[in-house]
Order: sequence, then structure tokens, then C-alpha cells
Amino acid sequence: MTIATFAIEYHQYLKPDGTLAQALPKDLKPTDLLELYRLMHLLRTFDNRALNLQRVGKLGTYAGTLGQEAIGVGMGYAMKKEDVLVPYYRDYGAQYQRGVSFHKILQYWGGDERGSDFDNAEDFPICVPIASQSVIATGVATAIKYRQQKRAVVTTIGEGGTSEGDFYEALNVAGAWHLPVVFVVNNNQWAISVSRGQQTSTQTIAQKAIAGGFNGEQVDGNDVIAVCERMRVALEKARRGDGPTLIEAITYRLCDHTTADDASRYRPEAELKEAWLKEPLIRLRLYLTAQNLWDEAKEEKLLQECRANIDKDVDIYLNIAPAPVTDIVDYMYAKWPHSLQEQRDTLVQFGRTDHD
Ligand SMILES: Cc1ncc(C[n+]2csc(CCOP(=O)(O)OP(=O)(O)O)c2C)c(N)n1
Repeated sequence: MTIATFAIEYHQYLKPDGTLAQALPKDLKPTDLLELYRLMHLLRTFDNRALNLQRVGKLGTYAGTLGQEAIGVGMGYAMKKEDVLVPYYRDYGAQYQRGVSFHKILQYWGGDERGSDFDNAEDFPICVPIASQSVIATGVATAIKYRQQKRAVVTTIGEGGTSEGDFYEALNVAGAWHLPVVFVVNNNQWAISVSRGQQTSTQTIAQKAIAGGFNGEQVDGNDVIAVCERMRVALEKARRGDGPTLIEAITYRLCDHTTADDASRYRPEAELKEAWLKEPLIRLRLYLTAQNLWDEAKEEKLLQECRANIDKDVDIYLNIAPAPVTDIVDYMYAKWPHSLQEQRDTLVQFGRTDHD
């Protein structure tokens, strides 16, 4: 006898060819669609510049968002100011909308901790230790619930990260305590060189939520409309006290894992070619063009504006005075051990003080 059954829904509005899979959500107007398109282009322009900066030695390691723009952009667009973002390292699209300048993100990847000191003081900084952000998010959500605030927490992770114990612990406590948190999984099919198929044998990542006692669903993560709409639904649910949701956004990492990776060594070329046909910008452009909302001239103007915008951020980044080299030790102890004092003296004497 069957004592429980579960189902995982899949949501899509915009198909890769730019036609609709279902009627658009009523709360997304043409102006919203144009803004989402602009934001995705801006993010792609930023991504490209960051990669170029790294290649000429002006940036440390950088994790790209190519092909995954709809997730960060759709997510950020759906959030309210009072919500809290606990990101991983591919969420610049959301961070930017929440007040984090692109030059701050460059500063972070340039190895300068001050890049995490941004204006939006309630959001968390970029998180690289995989899945640690998931448990942090449940802590923030616990505080929000305790204070009886109408806010929600959004936290992100890659599909590979969902194999971590921390992730399962976070799901469990979110379900048990009915926390106002939305877990977003960027399922970009690869965890560095480990493919989705090698990673886990679950049919969907979304179903991991079932083990935590709440709903999980899939969205077409290359459809910014679907991401935005399903995020809005999940966020409303969280804010009104109806608990957590897991959203698995299906996408593809068109770039290398980071600038320290060469995906051509493990990623089948045919798979990459196929994935380019489904990327998020083309389909929205096709839709907007069919609605007479977009044309070549507008596209060219937008690209120019994006480049000019990002140029300004790059300029700011490249002109930031480096932090004093003594910052490495200055904030570690109230009273320095003797050995550290010696190291500090050496740093002052020989330490590098600029980017070279
Ligand atoms: C706890 C921990 N273990 C290992 C790593 C090294 N690491 C960095 S990214 C990564 C793969 C992550 O893949 P996935 O979660 O699918 O996210 P993606 O980078 O593909 O977006 C690994 C193993 C890390 N940062 N943290």
C-alpha cells in the first residue's frame, strides 16, 4: 500500500524559440520585461569585462554567470527591499538590484575584503564555502520569525552543493521550524568537472525539499519570467508565514567553472552547442521583437549603454587605493602575540602596497 505520494511541478512561460508556453503572469507588464532584458544584458556585459580583467591580471579568480543570467536577475527582481539575500558566488544579477555596485563585486574578486562592505548592510556577502550559506540563511530566517517580521530570506546554491550535509541540515530545520526561506538551486549541470548525472541519482534536485517536509519545484532557469514569477509566489508564501520552498532553476553553465578552470577538458562540445540554443537572452529578445517592443536600433543602444555603465565601474575599481598591507594582521587579535608583531614589522618593511 502507498502511504505517501509526491509530485514535482515544472514551470515555464517563455520557450527557447521566444513563444509562450502559457499566458504571461498578470503582474509582469511590458515595462517589466524590458527592464529584465536590460538587466540580463548589463550582467552579461559585466561578466565579459570581469573575465577580460582577469585575463590581463587585474582580477583574481572570477566565477562567471554566462548563460545563468535569468536566475540572479529574476530572483532579484522578485525580492522586496526588506527581504534578505544570502548568496553564493553567481548572484551578481540579484546583488546589483539590491544595491551592490559592480565595482564592489570586482573589488571582492580582486582579493580586497572591502568589496564585501556594501551599502545594503542586511544582505550577506558572497559565500564560497559550499552550503555554509544554507545554514546561515536558516539562522537569519529564524531571527525573522522570532521577531515576527514580514520578510523572507533567499539563499542560493549550485546543484553540486546540494549533496553537502549542510544543505540537508538547512532543509530539515527550515521545514521543522516552518521558516520564511526560499532555497534557490542554480542547476547549471556541472559542479566543476562533476556532471549532474554523476553528482546524485535523484530524479530532480527539487525533490530534496520533500525530505525536509516542504514543497520543491523546478523552473526553466533560462526563462527570466518563470524565475521571477515562481520566486514571487515562494516569497509571498514565506512572508505570510507559510514556510519554505525550494526552487530548482534548470540552466547551463556556458562559461568555465571559474577563471581557474578549463571546461573544454571535460565538457562535451555538442552539449555546449545545444545549451547555447536555450540561453536566456535570445528567447526574451525574440518575444519582445514579436511584440513590437524591440528592434535592432534599441538593441545597439542598450549594448552601448551597458558598456558605458560597466566601464564606469571598472574605472572605479582600478582606481581604488589598495588596503594597507598590515590589514592582514591588524584585526585578528586585541593584543598581538609576539610572533605576529614580528611579522607585522616585516610586512611594514617589505610589504607590497599596491596592486603590482
Ligand atoms: C565546502 C567546500 N568544498 C569544496 C569547495 C570547492 N568547490 C568550489 S566550487 C565547487 C563546485 C560547486 O558546484 P555547484 O555547487 O554545482 O555550483 P556551481 O559552481 O556549478 O554554480 C567546489 C567543489 C568549496 N568551495 N567549499
